[in-house]
Amino acid sequence: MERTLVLFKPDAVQRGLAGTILTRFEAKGLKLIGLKLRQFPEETIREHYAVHKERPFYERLVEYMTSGPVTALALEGLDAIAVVRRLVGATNSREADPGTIRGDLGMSFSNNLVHASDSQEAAAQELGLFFPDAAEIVEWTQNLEPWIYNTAEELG
Ligand code: FUP
Repeated sequence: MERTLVLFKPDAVQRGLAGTILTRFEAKGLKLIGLKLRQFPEETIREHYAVHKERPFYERLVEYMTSGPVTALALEGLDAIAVVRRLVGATNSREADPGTIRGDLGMSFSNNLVHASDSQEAAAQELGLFFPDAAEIVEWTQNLEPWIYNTAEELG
């Protein structure tokens, strides 16, 4: 099983889409193992987007990501990182495929509703940043799991 970090950005929370977006991940069969709503400190956001710190859009990105509350989710599932990235869609919401979260719900490149970790290294680092206390990640048994996956083939 893989774990990944998802953020509902300030535009998603302000537009009242947190529930709608969470429902998509739950309906897909991803297991929710962490959830919080916070206006995150600027240092956290700067660190999260440190890979972009030399890019011209970095300061605007930090300003936007600290402009309101953000929801952080930890999700678990088989190949969860790639599965979640596909559900989220392309960075530019106007070009994102219909059926994806950005493709269905957004019109903006920069205010694109959702962040999702893009690699195993990023997921580990980002989960540690947004859920620094191990107790914030809940290990629980989802009784539906034998219906979400094929037990013999996939849960071996
Ligand atoms: P993504 O992996 O799709 O979330 O996108 P990136 O990590 O490449 O970019 C992070 C965020 O920076 C994007 F969600 C939107 C913003 N961004 C811009 O505003 N302008 C750019 O040219 C590139 C990214």
